[in-house]
Amino acid sequence: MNENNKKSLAYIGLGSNIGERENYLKDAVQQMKTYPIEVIGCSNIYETDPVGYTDQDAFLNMVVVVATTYSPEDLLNQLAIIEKSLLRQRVIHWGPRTIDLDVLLYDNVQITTDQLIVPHPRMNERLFVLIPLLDVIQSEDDRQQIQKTVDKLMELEGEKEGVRLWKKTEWLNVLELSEN
Ligand code: PH2
Ligand code: MG
Ligand code: MG
Repeated sequence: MNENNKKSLAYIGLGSNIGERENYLKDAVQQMKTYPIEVIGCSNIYETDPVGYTDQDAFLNMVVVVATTYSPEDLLNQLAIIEKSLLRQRVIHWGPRTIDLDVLLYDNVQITTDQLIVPHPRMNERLFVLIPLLDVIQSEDDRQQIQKTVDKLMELEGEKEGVRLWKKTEWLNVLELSEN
């Protein structure tokens, strides 16, 4: 828990490029809800070309915004437990994975520990993070800032290369309905 049991706003990046990719995303979001993690919003799903280690299949990426009483460290630990339950294996650095869950932003805090750096140190270079983030960002100031970075990256890369809208996420609502 963080001090005073206060709820914080955090953004989590999800990625999958093995097997039933959409199901891994769904299962991860569903599992988050069983912890003190309230899922407030869910971006669309994008299919994205692999970045970094390119000899692997295309990813599905999305971003969710959550309210939570977890501290950033507790949140990270809980996400690691969800990754494990979804058979995440760490074989190749930046290599194929059933599910990757990254803490992108946590309120306006900056954190650097051995385990965790927030804001995520590479998010501003990655259209596969920033484009879904734009779908769910809550603060207008942040939205403008992120849009600027996206515009700059797209100028550099010539186009919105490698990030394609894959599916609108109606399933978040379906998950909510099926809980009642
Ligand atoms: N994750 C990485 C490395 N490369 N490329 C795409 N398109 N999507 C990802 O989620 C991704 C990646 C390391 O976490
Ligand atoms: Mg990652
Ligand atoms: Mg990760």
